[in-house]
Amino acid sequence: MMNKTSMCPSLLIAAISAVLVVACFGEPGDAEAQTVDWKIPPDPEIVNFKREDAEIVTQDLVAPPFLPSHEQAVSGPPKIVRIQMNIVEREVEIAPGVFVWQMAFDNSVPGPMPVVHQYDWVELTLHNGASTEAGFRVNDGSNSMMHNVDFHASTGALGGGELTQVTPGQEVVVTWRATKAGLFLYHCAPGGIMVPYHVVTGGNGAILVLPREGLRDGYGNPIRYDKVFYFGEQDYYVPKNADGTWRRSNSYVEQMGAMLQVMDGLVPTHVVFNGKTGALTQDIRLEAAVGETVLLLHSQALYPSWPHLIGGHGDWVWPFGKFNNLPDEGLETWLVPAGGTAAAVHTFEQSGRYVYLNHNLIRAFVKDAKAFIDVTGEWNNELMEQTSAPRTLTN
Ligand SMILES: [Cu+2]
Repeated sequence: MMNKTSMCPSLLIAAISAVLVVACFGEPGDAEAQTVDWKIPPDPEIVNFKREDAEIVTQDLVAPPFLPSHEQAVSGPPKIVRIQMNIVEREVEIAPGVFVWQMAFDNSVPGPMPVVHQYDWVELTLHNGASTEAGFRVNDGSNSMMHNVDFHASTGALGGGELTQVTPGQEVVVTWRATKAGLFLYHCAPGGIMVPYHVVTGGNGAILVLPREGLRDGYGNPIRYDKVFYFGEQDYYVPKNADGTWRRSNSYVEQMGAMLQVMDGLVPTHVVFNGKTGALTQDIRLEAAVGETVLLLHSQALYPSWPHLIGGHGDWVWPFGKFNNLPDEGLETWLVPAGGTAAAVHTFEQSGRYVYLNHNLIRAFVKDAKAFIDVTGEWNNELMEQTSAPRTLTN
């Protein structure tokens, strides 16, 4: 970025921009002036582009922690991004001997993460069906309850919740415009007590709405990531039998009464990343290399979380996961609000195992809100070195 002070005389003589002139009179480091300078005004041609003129593209969703292949920045007009999600009621062993009937968007907890760009439209077909994949217990191949989806990224009709209600065996299509950039939660919201029940049983995920120009750091420079991982943090409230063993139910409906009683105490029995204990420490091995920049995305539908990367940092962290706000630099721990998200990037500089976790360490280690990231490459002694090995005390 150019130095504002040196720009001032020429800008004033040319009388280019009232905004920049105001910025010139700010003190060096003036936060307001920086913010004004950092923001990119929306392009009216993009904002006013009509849906009827937009090209339709189909996006195949994938299970977290991974994302569909996507462009990080786009230059053309907004598109209609066509996606489909099938809701499945299924029973999963979330920890050894602990079984939960989940409602899973697209057979996944958290649900898959669509990726669009700001001002695109999302055309979602929501299917209230059944699992077609082996490995889960389902109710004779059919769901039992009405489901829907509330996209926090959308505008109106309860985030689409009013327009997406589908009973078992139905499907519905809703099209909405992604007018805000950022990572946004979505979740099932069928009304009343069903809202928390469906969310605590896994009915949530997030959608990534990238700025059309892509991500930018605090200086306004483009950030391009080599990899992106999505951590969906999930609280469970599993009931117990009278003898202290974990209670197992025969269906999504049957499970509800006892689970609501545990929920009433507000203390989760299990906290995990990506659906089950060990999902990102045992089942899936996340890898990166020294020099790679990784985008770390995190959602929590029910409770705040405080992400921390052991051995690294949030080089740039976007407040509440919203990319049109000036990112914070060099954070140790940041915030996911309940019902929200966080987004951070880190460029790995050392090899070894990193742990990305909720720095409520009880939730991370007594429960299981954590993931490992194994990083290959060179070790830089300038950054850290054991300059004296452990030795026996002599006095
Ligand atoms: Cu639901």
